[in-house]
Amino acid sequence: MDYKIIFGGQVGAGKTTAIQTISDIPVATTEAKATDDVAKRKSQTTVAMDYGMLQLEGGEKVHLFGTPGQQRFSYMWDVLTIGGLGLVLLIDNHQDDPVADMVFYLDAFKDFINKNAVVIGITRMDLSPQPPLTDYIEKLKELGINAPVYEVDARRSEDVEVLLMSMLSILELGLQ
Ligand SMILES: Nc1nc2c(ncn2[C@@H]2O[C@H](COP(=O)(O)OP(=O)(O)OP(=O)(O)O)[C@@H](O)[C@H]2O)c(=O)[nH]1
Ligand SMILES: [Mg+2]
Repeated sequence: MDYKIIFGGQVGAGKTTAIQTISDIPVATTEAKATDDVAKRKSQTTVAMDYGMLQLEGGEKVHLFGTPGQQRFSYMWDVLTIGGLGLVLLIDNHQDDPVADMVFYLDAFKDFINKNAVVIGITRMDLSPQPPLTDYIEKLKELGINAPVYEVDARRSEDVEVLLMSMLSILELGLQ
C-alpha cells in the first residue's frame, strides 16, 4: 500500500525543510528565487511542489508532497491534495499573528480537512516562544476542529517523525 500526505502552511513554515529532513530519497523541489515580500524572509521559495518519500518498516511507502506557501500558487493546494490521506499543517510561530495564519490555512484546506486527518506543527518557537501552544489549541476548540498540535523544528528528524507518526496513528496505519 502507498499513502499520500500533504504538507501545507505559510511561506517559511518549514514544509520543504521537513520533507527533506525525513525523506528516504532525495527530495524533488521546485524552488525559485523569492521576490517581493518573501525575499525579505528567505531567498528560495517553493513555486509548485516538493516530493519526498518515506518507507515504513512493513515496506509501505508514504509519499510526502509539499505545497507552496504563497497564496498566489494556491491552485496547487487543490491539485496536490487529490488522493491524499492527511494534511500536516506547519505554522511559523515567528510571525505577527500565527494563530490567524493557522485559521487561514485551515479554511483554505477545509474541504480536504473535512474528510481527512490533520496534524499541526508549530515551528520556529525557538525564535518566538509566544504565542504558546495553548493559544492554538483554544482556537481549534473554538473552530470545532480535532487536531493534535506539536512544537516542532522542521530541521530535526525526531520532531518531524513525531508529526508523521501522529498522522499515521490517526489514520490507524498501525506502524512500527
Ligand atoms: N530557527 C528555526 N528555523 C527553522 C525551524 N524550522 C524550520 N526552520 C528554518 O526555516 C526555513 C523554512 O524554509 P522552507 O522549508 O523553505 O519553508 P517552506 O515552508 O517550504 O516555504 P515556502 O516553500 O516558501 O512556502 C528554513 O531555513 C529552515 O531551516 C525552527 O523550528 N526554528
Ligand atoms: Mg517550500
